[in-house]
Amino acid sequence: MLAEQALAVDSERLEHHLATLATFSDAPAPAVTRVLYSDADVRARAYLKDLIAEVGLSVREDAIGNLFARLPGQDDTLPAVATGSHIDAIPHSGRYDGTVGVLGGLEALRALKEAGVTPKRPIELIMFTAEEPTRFGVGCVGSRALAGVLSADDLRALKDEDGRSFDDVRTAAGFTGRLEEVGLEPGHYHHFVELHIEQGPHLEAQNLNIGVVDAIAAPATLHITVHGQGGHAGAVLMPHRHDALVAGAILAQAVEDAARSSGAEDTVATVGIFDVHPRAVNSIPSRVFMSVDARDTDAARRDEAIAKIRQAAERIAQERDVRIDIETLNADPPATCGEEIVGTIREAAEGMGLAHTTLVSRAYHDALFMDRICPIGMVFIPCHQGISHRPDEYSAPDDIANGVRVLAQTLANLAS
Ligand code: HGY
Ligand code: MN
Ligand code: MN
Repeated sequence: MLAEQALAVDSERLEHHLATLATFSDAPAPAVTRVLYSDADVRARAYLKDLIAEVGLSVREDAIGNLFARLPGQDDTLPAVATGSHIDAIPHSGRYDGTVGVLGGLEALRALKEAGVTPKRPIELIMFTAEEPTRFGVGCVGSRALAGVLSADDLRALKDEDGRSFDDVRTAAGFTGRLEEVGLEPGHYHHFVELHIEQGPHLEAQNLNIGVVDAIAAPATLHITVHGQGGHAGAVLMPHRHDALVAGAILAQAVEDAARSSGAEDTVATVGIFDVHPRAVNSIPSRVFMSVDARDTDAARRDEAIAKIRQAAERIAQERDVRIDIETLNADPPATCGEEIVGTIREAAEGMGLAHTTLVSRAYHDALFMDRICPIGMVFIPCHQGISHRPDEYSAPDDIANGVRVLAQTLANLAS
């Protein structure tokens, strides 16, 4: 156990870094929007590399912009212990989601370096490209590609809503390496530990400092298009209508019903995008595009909810004489955190006298896919009222500093 004063975490400096990173945004403060490969994203990456250079760590980037900063160990041929998260931010969100794990991870490596800690194994900070699904519809593109869940061809097939290919957009942002070289072999890392805000209310409500995550819920994403018949809002009489919006609205209610009727509170489903075409006050909607985000700690229960959504779509298509196309973008299994890592995080929190509890992560994270290539763990810190993906997302400096200290201690122990 490193003496606490040895792990000097400069909370003020970290706050300054988080505040500066938040300025690289396409939304007016306090909101943050930082979409993959946008100018704001590219400038934020440059800022992060400057901070890494200040700490004196070596840095490399792969063909899609995953970024790796390494603190050498006594034996650099050994698989590293890794930590990290993301700095992309969904539209109109906050400044802590992901960034605490990247900038806090960098602060942890700096604290270890300045304490003169040289563990047996190297420790590597990873900034994963595109954890958020905003641009290409599927989340965790960077960690999926590292873990081999997305192949080079899968990456090439990705298109954004303007029809621009992943390849075009990544090369325009300056990433030109071979996509085939992104994937890492199982065992490339010894462990992976991610520091993240809870994005839930439990730690704050129970006055706890640290969440020791033992599982990450299983996410799935559907894209649904309802094809109706358009027409003049005044001329087409009600019996002759095939209104895509009304059919879509009934289906959106069925999405909520499918989650509510699962018999477990862990089943959640959200229609986050609902685009109406042609979106004109005096025109009957001919087409609706909607996204469905469905999750559960139990993949089978999640899939049952999705089956109910599909059945409802069939019924609605029949009753309202519309066509409903459903595409599954991803339906991922949940992840269980490695026992050794869970125990090490718990020990670190106890050693620092921090109140902690074990909990499940209902949000997904890059750790969900790093689980495919090495044992994972997550350290959660409280965020105010569990608010996240909103401009008023907030984590207190002391909570962040506690998380960084627990992370640093955990990394040092796992790497020794
Ligand atoms: O949606 C999620 O769970 C994550 O915040 N991207
Ligand atoms: Mn997020
Ligand atoms: Mn996140």
